Order: sequence, then structure tokens, then C-alpha cells
Amino acid sequence: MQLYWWPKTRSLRALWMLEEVGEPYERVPVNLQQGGQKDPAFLAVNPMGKLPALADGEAKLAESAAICAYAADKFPEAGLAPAIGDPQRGRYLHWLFFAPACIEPAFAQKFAKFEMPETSAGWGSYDRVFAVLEQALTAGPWLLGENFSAADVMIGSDLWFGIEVFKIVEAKPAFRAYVDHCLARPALQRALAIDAAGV
Ligand SMILES: N[C@@H](CCC(=O)N[C@@H](CS)C(=O)NCC(=O)O)C(=O)O
Repeated sequence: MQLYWWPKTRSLRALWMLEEVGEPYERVPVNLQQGGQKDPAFLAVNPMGKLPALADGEAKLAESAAICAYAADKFPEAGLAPAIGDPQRGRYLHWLFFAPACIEPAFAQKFAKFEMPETSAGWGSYDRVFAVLEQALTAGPWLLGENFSAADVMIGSDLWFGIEVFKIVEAKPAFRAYVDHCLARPALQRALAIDAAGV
């Protein structure tokens, strides 16, 4: 597998996921400052010209949540997704999709300060997204109770970004405890070290 990445970007989510999986992969730097994302060879992997992206033989894909789902399904022995047919699969998919469908636009709304009627905004509102998430994380330790999954990689990295990097999410006790659980995972520590070391 080749992971197209660049430090200090959303690539961290895929990096963390591949470190959780523990299978060999190669990091291919795509220099966003020098327009590497517009290179035709990279656009063949992700026509959106965005990171992260993954190539695995003939399989080429982007979108962090899709990369997490792909890696979890390809390596079931890593135990990062409930199997098809397992009732927990429903909530797993719910939270995996919640990250790009609700958290990302809620962040964008907070940054850009735009208003939309809650009934037509797919994420409702920033407050609704984080109230629902707080409720989901209160029991802990993970979104699926005792079972860590790829959904935690997506939501955990978003909350980490929101609280510690962007500082736009209030570190409510349930969020703080959850992010601390995430930070205690050796795979996230390895991903953060790779990210900090740069290319
Ligand atoms: N929906 C994508 C978003 C990826 C994204 O926006 N990546 C940014 C870096 S954080 C990027 O590659 N920007 C380069 C560009 O748009 O030119 C995902 O979740 O993976």
C-alpha cells in the first residue's frame, strides 16, 4: 500500500489508521506547498487533488473515512470494524460517516460563520453535532463501548484537531477523556511522531 500524505494535514487520520492496522505501507509525500497535488500522476489516484489518498495495487481511493473503512475491511484480523452481519456494524457505519457528513461541515460553519436553516443543513448545526457526540461518548471508552474501531480513528482525530489544534471545540469531560484514550494508543503516538518529523 502507498499512502499519499503530507504533514499537518488530514493525512493524519489515514496515517493513524494504517499504524493501527500494522501492515506494511509506504508513505509517498505530496508537497501541497509546491503544488504536488496537481501532478497528473497524483490526480490519477485522487482526481480531487486532496490528501490523504491510498493506492493498494489496482485499488485507488481517497477520502479519509473511505481509507479507514477500506483498511479495516481488508485486514479484518486487526479487529477495527465489526463484521458484516454483526449488529454493531450499523452504529460503526453511522459514526464513520458522521465524521465527514456532520463534523466537517460543523467545523466549516464555525470557521466561516455562515448561517443555514437547521432543517436543511445536513448536519443540523454545530451545537447539535457536538451535543449528540457528547452523549455518544459519555459512557465510553469508545463509540462502540469496549470495542475500538476505525470510526474512533475518524471521530477521535476530528476531536483532537477541534480541541487541541483548532481550539474550536470545548474540552467537555467526555471529549477530554475520549481524546486522552485516543492519545494513549501507541498507533496514534507513532502517527503523531511521523507527522511531527515531517518528510
Ligand atoms: N474530504 C477529504 C478532505 C481532504 C482535504 O481537504 N485535504 C487537504 C489537506 S487537510 C488537501 O489535500 N488540500 C489540498 C488542496 O485542496 O489543494 C478527506 O476527508 O480526506
